[in-house]
Amino acid sequence: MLKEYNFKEIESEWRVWWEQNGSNHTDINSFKPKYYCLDMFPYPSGSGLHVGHLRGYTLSDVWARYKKMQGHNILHPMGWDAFGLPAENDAIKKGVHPSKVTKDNIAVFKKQLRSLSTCYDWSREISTCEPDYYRWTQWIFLQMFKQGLAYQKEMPVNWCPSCKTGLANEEVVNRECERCGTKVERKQLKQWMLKITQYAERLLNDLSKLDWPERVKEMQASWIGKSIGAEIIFTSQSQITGETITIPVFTTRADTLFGATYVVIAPEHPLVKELTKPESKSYVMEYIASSIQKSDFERTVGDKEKTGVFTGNYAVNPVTNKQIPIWVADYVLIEYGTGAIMAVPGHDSRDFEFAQKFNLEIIEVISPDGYPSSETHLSLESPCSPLTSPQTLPPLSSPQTLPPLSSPQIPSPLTRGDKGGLQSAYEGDGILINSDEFNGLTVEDGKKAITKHLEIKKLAKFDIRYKLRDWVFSRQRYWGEPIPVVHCQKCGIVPLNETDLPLLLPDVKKYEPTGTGESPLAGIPDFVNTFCPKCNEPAKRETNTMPQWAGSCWYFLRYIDTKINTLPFSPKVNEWLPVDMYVGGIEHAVLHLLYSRFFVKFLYDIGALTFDEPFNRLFTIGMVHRNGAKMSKSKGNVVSPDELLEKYGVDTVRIYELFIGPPEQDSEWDDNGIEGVSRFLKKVWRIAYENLNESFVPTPLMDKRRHQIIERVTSRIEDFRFNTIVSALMEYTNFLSEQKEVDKNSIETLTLLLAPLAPHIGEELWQKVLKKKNSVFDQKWQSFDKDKIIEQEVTIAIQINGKLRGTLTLPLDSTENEVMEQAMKEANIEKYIINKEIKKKIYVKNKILSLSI
Ligand code: ANZ
Ligand code: ZN
Repeated sequence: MLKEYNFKEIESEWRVWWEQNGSNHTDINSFKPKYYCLDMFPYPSGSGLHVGHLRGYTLSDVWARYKKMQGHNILHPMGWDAFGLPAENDAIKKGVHPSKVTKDNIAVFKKQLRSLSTCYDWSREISTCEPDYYRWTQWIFLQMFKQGLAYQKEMPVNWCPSCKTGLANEEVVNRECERCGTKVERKQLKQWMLKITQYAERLLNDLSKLDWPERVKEMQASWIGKSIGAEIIFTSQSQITGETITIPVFTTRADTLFGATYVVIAPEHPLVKELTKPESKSYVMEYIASSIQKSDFERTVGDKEKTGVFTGNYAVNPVTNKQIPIWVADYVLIEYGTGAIMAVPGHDSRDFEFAQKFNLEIIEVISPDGYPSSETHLSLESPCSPLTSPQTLPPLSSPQTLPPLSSPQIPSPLTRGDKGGLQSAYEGDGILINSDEFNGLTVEDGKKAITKHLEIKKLAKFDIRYKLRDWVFSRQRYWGEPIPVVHCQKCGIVPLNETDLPLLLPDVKKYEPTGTGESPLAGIPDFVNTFCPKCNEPAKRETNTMPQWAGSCWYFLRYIDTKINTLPFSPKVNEWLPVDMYVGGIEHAVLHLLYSRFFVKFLYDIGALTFDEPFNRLFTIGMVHRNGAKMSKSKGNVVSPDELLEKYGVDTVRIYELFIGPPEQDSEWDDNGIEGVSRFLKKVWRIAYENLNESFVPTPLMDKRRHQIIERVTSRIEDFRFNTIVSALMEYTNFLSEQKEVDKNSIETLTLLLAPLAPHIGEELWQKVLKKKNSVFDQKWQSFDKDKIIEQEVTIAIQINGKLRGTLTLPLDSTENEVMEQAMKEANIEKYIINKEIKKKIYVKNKILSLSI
């Protein structure tokens, strides 16, 4: 008797059953091997989750269930990244207090995730804006402060005029605020900083320990940006005291020192005033004022025209002893290296562009084959236009004749300009030329030799620099963790006593940003005015709050025991972490994923943890697109899961989420595709209820197919090829549906393999059709027999009325029916039999099928 596939009925039935059985509860102390499967917790925005967001949550849920069936004790928790700009902006838009908005949004998110029947252990839910939680975020900050890793600094920050707050470099994308898209400005502010740079080398090196997508590791490595090079000293004269002053520059190309024809210092360089000739002062100062307004991005991006001014002063090139002009230009950044460079226009395209614009000397010192590109180097002697350089030009040194070459060769036309001279900077590898005693060395040897040569004279040293900057850790906003320090006139910055944590975020009416560079907390006298924990005199509280990322840097440590209130995390954290599988978006490659690693390394260093990497394995889930654009509310192409769940049920939606494409890639949401998945589950249902015959003995082919599907699904799950698992199961289901009767083993296998993807139908078939006790998720994952999956094939001749009409390649031991069925699918054979009565069939197994018609 066919019972209809009524997903509503079975889905609500099993959901209640799982809840009553505590199926998703994790016993931290179980003896089974642990497995920590974690999703990046969401920030609960106002618009709820769309089907694009649900893709990752579905995937991690399938993975968690699969690992459970493999015998692991699964920790699969969920929580909320509740502090920070998104919630606050949403609150301001709605005119509702952020705490209320956050609570409401969390309720919506939670309902949505539950409706997907994700197997989260909700008893471990956390929210970063709860005092019980942020108390420990503040505690970690205090530990960093005590270790000298949190400090204050006056600095130009990226300022979002719309969010009215400073942003970290990582939060600025294409010089726009990552959150709201407004163009970022520069503003001088006193900021709290975290010394993440102290961990640069370890953050870089330890990437090799991680089973992460190469792409993410590369993104982190280039964000950390290690450069091996040298610091080289150029000397000049102070225009104030007349004394010799040194200008250290950082270079990765010490080999090109003979080609350094000018020096550039950043506009913010502390020596600017001292180096500038009095008569150049006015325009130099004017230039500086205009350039410090620009963001680093505007200053350094390639397609922007280079600007700069000549200081009127010269420096000495330490190897040539030539006087070379000192310029101020904003393509040199104060925060990198030493804030000053030796410019080598022959071999650096930025310098080349600059030198061409301002008529500066270009000397070729590296050549691919050891031969110069022309007899004379390029030296523009025409005076440059008054439009581009209002300042006096440095005298150009006279063109040098190149040393004669020992064995003349014909220059390769590929690397040489037709008119002679460099047509552009040559940045490739090669041999040193025009470099006196160093001629003939390779680039690599040249770097070493020149640096060593100057090292003896104390004019150079080998040096390593990182692009990574310290983390701007304060925001001038309301909705964040208050920074737990006070400012005392007598004692300076004083941390709160740990026992006084949490420092509660005061409940206020006015939480809009002030735009003055001060947090709204500064306007609350009750909060601001306090007493110094050290001397008890009146003091003022810090009013900046922590950034969005603070709470998410360590939340994964808290899940082990979310109630503990004597420590930030349970000591069992060392048994349960690192996280075994972390699933989330690639957009977190350099923000959250780097900050979390930093926090964990710090906690390791102070002895709070025994491991120093938070996430062993990372899976980055691709975005869902629709109508050619990334699914997002602003694009108006969002599909809400609610309707689909109502129409098709949870199991179908879950499977479709996985079916749309390879999970690590962006995939297009096809509104019609879900129908096919729905038909698939109905077919599974029908086979189980209609075709199952418990006493039926499966054919060898059925047995083989059963082993094959176990192998296929298992290996594809292991490789995270979830979309192809679905297609394999569909294929298998089609195969079973072609059999008149299906044995119990086949249905059991299908049920067990399908259950992690479609938990309700899995549980239903397991308990109702196969009449098992216990949950399907308490079963062991199926194993297969290696010998049985080998596809042995034979060629079978098809004879009709004594004539050979074709051959078929089929699995060994195919039955007569299977051969017949296949024969009917071959047009060449079918045409002889269609609409004819078959009078006689003789089948010789694995050899021939002979038909008489
Ligand atoms: C001379 C030179 C010759 C350079 C040459 C490059 C090529 P990475 O690899 O990114 O570390 N540089 C140093 N400090 C800078 C600053 N504060 N702002 C802008 N540019 C700076 O790049 C190192 C190179 O970037 C350095 O090596 C320096 O230019 C420049 F054929 O020195 B180089
Ligand atoms: Zn004090």
